[in-house]
Parts: sequence; C-alpha cells; structure tokens
Amino acid sequence: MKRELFAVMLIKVVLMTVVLTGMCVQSAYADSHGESITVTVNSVTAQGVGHSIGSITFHDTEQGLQISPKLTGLTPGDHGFHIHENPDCGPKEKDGQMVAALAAGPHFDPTHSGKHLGPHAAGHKGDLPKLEAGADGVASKSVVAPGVKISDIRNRSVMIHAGGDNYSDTPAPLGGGGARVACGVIK
Ligand SMILES: [Cu+2]
Ligand SMILES: [Zn+2]
Repeated sequence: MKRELFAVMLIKVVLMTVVLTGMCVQSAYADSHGESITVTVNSVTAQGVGHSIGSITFHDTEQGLQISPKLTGLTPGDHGFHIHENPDCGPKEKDGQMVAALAAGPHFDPTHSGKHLGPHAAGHKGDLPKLEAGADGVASKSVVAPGVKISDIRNRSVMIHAGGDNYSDTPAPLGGGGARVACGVIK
C-alpha cells in the first residue's frame, strides 16, 4: 500500500515537472520570437483585387523582420518584393489608364531617400529581399529584412512584382520588377 502511494506521488511530481517545463519553454519561445502577424495576399489586376494566392507571416527577430511566405500561383523565378506606403491594394488611374495596385503608392521610404537600393542599404526601408518562386509557382522560402520591424509596416501593404529585383534604379527604376501582380494589406 505504501509503495503504491509513493508511486502515485512520484507520477504526480513527474507530470507537474513536465507541465512546468513546457510552460517555461513556451514563454521563452514567445520572448525570443517577438511579435508576429499574418497577412493574406491577393492577385491584383487593373480591374481590382482578385483571389487569394496565400499568406505571408512576419516575425520580429533580433536579425530583423523575418518574412515567411506561403504562396502559390506565381510565375517561377525571382519577384520584386516590397513594402509599399498605403494599406490599399486597389487599382488607380495613371495617364488615363487603370493600373494594378497603384493605390498602394510608392515604396515605403520614411527617410525620403528617393532611392531603391535593396534590403542591405540605406534607401527605401520597404525594399525587402526578393521573393523566390519555384518551378511549381510556390514561394515558401523565408527571408529576413534587417532593420525593419512589424511596427514599421503596419497600415501599409506588401507587394509582389511580375519580374525580379536588381536592388537598383538602373537600368529600370525600382529594381525593374515592373507590374504589380499580388498584394496584401498589413493591418
Ligand atoms: Cu514594389
Ligand atoms: Zn524600393
């Protein structure tokens, strides 16, 4: 009888230890990873905002903003990937024609640098590392934008362009990615 009691107590102590350890690990995980938000991304055309192509999760980390895409239906290869100024993915008129996601405005540029230099230089703060889509059109590789925080990107939009990004304004402006093909409003 005494032995059984001891066994029951031992099990209780072990269970409590496991639960407490789990709680500690969980809170340490939350501390080291900081804030996190997930944004729905939709295809965009001159006609308006279309269907969802997936989502992007943003995490604040010590290295910068970690960006984890879960996107499908992209053309294979690199895509210009930026934070744009306005929380609006709608079309807007330019020179008498509607342009996809133009309501999102220019690249986020709080220091008014006027320069597209990519994620590792002091140009637009919204210049993210380019997004890579596989042969299947899926983008799932995480990238980190140093010096950017979730608090910077709230109430703005995240944009994906048709073409790649050479992190320069030459030979084409804004990295040369061209048309805006998908967009998400960051709330
Ligand atoms: Cu852009
Ligand atoms: Zn830029």
